Amino acid sequence: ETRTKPAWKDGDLNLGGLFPIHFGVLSRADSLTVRPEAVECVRFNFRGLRWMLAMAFAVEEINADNLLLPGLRLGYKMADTCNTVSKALEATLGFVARNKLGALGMGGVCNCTPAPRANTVSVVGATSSGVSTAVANLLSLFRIPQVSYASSSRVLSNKQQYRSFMRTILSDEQQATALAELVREFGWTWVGLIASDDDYGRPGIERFREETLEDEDDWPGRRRGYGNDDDNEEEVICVEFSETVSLYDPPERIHELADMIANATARVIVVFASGTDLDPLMREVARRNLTGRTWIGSEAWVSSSLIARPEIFHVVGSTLGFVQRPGHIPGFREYLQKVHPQRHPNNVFVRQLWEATFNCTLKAEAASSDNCTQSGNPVRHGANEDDGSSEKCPEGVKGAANAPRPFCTGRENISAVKTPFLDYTDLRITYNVYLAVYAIAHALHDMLFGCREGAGLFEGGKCTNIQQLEPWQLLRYLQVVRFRNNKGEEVQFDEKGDPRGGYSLVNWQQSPKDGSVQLVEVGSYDGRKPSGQRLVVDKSRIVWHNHKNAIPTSVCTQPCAPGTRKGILEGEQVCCFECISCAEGEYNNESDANSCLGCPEDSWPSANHTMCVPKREEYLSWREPFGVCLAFVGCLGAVLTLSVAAVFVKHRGTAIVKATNVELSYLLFFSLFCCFLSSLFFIGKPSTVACKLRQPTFGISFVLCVSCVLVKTHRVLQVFESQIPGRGGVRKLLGLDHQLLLVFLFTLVQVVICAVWLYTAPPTFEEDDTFKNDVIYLSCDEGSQLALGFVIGYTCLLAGVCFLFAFRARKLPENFNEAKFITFSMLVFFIVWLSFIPAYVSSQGKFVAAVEVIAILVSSFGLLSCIFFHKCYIILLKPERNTPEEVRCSTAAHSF
Ligand code: TCR
Repeated sequence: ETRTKPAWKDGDLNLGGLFPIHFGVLSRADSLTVRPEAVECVRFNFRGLRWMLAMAFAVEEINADNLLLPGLRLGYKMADTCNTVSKALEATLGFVARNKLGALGMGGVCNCTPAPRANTVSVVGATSSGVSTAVANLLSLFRIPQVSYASSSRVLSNKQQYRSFMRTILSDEQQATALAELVREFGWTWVGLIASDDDYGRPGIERFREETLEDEDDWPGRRRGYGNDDDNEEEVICVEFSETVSLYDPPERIHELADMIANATARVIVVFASGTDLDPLMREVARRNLTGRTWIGSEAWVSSSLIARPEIFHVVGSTLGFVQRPGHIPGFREYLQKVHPQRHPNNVFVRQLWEATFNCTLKAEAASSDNCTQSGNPVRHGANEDDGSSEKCPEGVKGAANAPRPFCTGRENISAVKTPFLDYTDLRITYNVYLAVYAIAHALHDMLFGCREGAGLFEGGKCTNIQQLEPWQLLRYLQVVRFRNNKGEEVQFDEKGDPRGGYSLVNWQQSPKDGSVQLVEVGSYDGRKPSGQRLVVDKSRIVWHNHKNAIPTSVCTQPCAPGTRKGILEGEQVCCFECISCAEGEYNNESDANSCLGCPEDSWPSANHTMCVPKREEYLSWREPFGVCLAFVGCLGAVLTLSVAAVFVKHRGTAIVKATNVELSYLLFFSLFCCFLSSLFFIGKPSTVACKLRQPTFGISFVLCVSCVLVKTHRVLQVFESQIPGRGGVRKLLGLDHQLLLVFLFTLVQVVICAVWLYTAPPTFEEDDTFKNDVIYLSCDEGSQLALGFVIGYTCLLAGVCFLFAFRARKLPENFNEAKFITFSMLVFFIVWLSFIPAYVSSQGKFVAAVEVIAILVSSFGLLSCIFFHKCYIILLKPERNTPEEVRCSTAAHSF
């Protein structure tokens, strides 16, 4: 009897219950030489028993409530699934077998006549999805409603296949989305995935991957966008590895997985698995001390005390995960505290609890009531005493090798020991069990007590009664049941048989008091809210298990620094990229950018490409040494000219000065002064005015200068030729007025050229940034190169004529010969301006102006020094030669 009904209570209507009272079965190969024995369950699951007792508690509570099901006693039959399909099916067959099979046209299965009343109207369970799917396949054949409290796989939402399946736990669909959102929230783009190899882990992790893949498709689009558009888009998550684990994995596989975790660069590992499946791997991870990983978990293991153990907190500390919202069952803790084998004679598992907790053997028991086997050398996987589980068989029963356990006294105190049975802070799955029972009770109530004939749910508005009750009728009522739970929330199932609700986000923290691992609520997730508001995380409450309590990072490549952008690496995932410095002319000021931006006009990126700086303006500036030098030399020339002029004025009475044409000399001084000063127009930031002025001033000053010299030379030549016997004396020498007139005429030509130039193609101010990227050259566009050619050409022409005259006069037999110097100065002039042409053409930017300034200065100095320095020398240092006698000859020649 206890074999099929290990925990039962008789009632008018019975519920079935499936609970994992053990974590697994021994895997042992049958030899098949003798009759195989039933498989043995191992590792007592204290929490599973708590769930089972929650069902018993709920049923008792409902029976005591004379409003809900008045006059009706609920009973139950609860069995241990040992977390396996076969055990669960075995129990389920027990639930099904006594039902009225004929009612569904399955008389062939059982010719039970007369058809008995439905024995099990509904089943609560099972825990793992894998078990539930199997059970559901069987139960839906008979349309026996099944309400699971923990099977969350989305597979079970398929109502084609699992017609009579419902649940009080949220479907994992939402959880996978929530996990992906959580991972994004913290900017983890590089994760590892581990799933349990069953109907829970595989669909869960698959859904998580879909979440990440969706965004990968967006990626090409993202790259096109610039700037802010990117902010709204979701981060990409890349998966470094994706593996499965199972409770039944051989040790080699566990080692392989641990190796992979150790070698992986992902620092965040998302695990969709149940605690039992993850346990062996976690033990290995803890053994190898693989710290520094952040584990993100799904409900099943995050809420499980199998992994949340203080001993391995150094590797799993700060785990984050979503769990069912907790609920409160008044009086349940007291109920559990009062649990005693004697109070539950019909529940074999309470006896097992006793034995497992106190490590003793209950007297009344001997080895009869359970299916403990005494043979074989079982291979166990990960079974260990310290994980809140324990061997099913008391040592005393098990074998002679171990010392027999002492007998239990029956006076042990269950509340004094710490096991997951009583040591809980929140009820989550337990509360789901409680809710499941209540949902069934409410459906029964609606069907049996709340139904008015004509308004019933069955054909023709019919109702049913307890005598005719069939499980499919209950299923119909369960689908539409609506009631308030003790939290005051409305409970109902959607068309897939799933409840509504949200998760709480919990963080594993070590309690300072006793070092135990506590689930601290740090946020929530509600899939019914609009996207963006679903996930709420209170980051300040999270304790990160690392030295600085800093949010861990997990990226394939560190984010690109400002000034660089992401570049795709061939054959790598999008999260693994290289950082490429922005191209010329582009910048970006944010890190982790996909693209660089172009700088606005007039600016250029700084050296590290993080910002745009105004382009450097370049011109021959007053501020730079080169410009200052040129300006200085120009001023020096002007000052020198003035000094020489001053010397001449001071010594105007002396022979030499008298010998020269004073007016012409003064004009020459003036023009030279202008020449020197005109060079200053070329220095400094160009402007339209300066550009227009500089070439004409220079051109006119020079022509004035050269024409003075020309007239002077011509005069010398005339005098010279007039003195050559046979030639001269006849021609009349040009008078002073004529000389000045000539100078004026020559200059006028230049003035006209300049006027035409300024009128037709005036020089303009020009900004040029084509030559160098980060520099704007400020210069003058001469308007017409031809005009400039004319100006200079005309000057040179005059200079050429002057040179010819001077050359012919160079032999003048005087000790004071001006012509020689003039010849020389004109040579200098030519050389300077000839070399100016190639230099001018080939120079760029500010050097164009500099070349011209140098040419102006050199030629002006040439003129100044050649014509006047020698005279100054005599005036100032050799006054004895500055006598009319000394100058006689020349006076004769130069009787200006
Ligand atoms: N769904 C899991 C089993 C499971 C579980 C739990 C087991 C869930 N939550 C808590 C033990 C404790 C969520 C499944 O297989 O569907």
